[in-house]
Amino acid sequence: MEAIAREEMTDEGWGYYSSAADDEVSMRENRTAFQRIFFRPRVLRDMSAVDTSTSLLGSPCAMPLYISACALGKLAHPLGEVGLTMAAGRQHIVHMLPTLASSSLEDMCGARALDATQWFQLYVNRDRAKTAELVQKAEQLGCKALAITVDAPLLGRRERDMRNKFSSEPPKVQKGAEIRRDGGTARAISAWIDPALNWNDLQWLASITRMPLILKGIQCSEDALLAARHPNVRAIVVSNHGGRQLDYARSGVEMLAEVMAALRSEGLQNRIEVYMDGGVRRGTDLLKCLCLGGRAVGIGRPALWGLASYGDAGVERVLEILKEELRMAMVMCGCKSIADIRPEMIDARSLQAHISTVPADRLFEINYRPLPLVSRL
Ligand code: LAC
Repeated sequence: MEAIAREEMTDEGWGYYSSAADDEVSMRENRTAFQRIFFRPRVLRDMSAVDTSTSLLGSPCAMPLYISACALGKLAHPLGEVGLTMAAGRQHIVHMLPTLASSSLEDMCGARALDATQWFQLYVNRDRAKTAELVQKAEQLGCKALAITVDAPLLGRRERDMRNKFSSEPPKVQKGAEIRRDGGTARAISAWIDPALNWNDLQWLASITRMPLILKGIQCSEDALLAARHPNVRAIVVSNHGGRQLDYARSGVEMLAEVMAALRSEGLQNRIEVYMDGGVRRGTDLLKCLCLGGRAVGIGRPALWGLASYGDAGVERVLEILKEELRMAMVMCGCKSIADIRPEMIDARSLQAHISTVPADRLFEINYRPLPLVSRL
């Protein structure tokens, strides 16, 4: 899907979605970290029926995977976020709607299937009244949780995006006052985000909505423990934001291992649900995260590649493939249900070793194209 998306998309759209911070080390590390985890499967367990279903914050879903918030869905396809929501609904998984959507909140929520679950991702505005209005609108329109992005006081430096001018429509859901178009898409859409956001704001955010709060972008055990002890937080997403914020931030899966160990040692592992995102491209990646104690994983770019390639049908195909791969991995590990997935089913001893002697990442090699260097006259 990524290869097809690349052919279908504009340079501007491709540059924005595919890029990450600085040298893109953290983006690649999200993939390579999975290659340092191996399975310890169980056998002879009657695998004639396998069930991948679970629930997230009380909402049932067909598998422990959700589509994460991604800005400007119409850079992929005219359907934009509506196409993502249609596919998520048909596959019975959660869709986290973005603040920086190219579709309106009404259109995204209007496209929700009857029994489907949507969450709303929030970037907090310097003008708190605008944020309160937006959050309340999302709740009225039926969103079931509020995922506050906590790893983005500013958007990271993504050089491949910065080389492009932003020529598209700005986000529909929350318009910025000023739009600078000469420094790439990320700069153009984010000027109004409040860099002063801090732990003390969570109580206020909890006071303006009944939606449970999710903190998206936790990156170490210290902050995970603060979140787990916070009276208003119900879930966290352990994530380096697709490698798009701080280069050399550790991978989502490595941080998940650290966070779960810390929560368990304090007896807090059941206080909050723990999700992760970053680099999930295979069902085995998903299973590894569940073995580590994660409750679900988010995908971003894979859904966008499906959308850019074939609209909502492409997104649905991505979800089908991941579900089939997860089912297969569960069969091979001896897990009939999500509840059977255990920490001892993986060997993650090398996870913290940041070494480069890992198998080559074929997906990356196929799709990466270096900056064409213009020779000096
Ligand atoms: C990004 C923001 C918008 O990563 O989430 O571009």
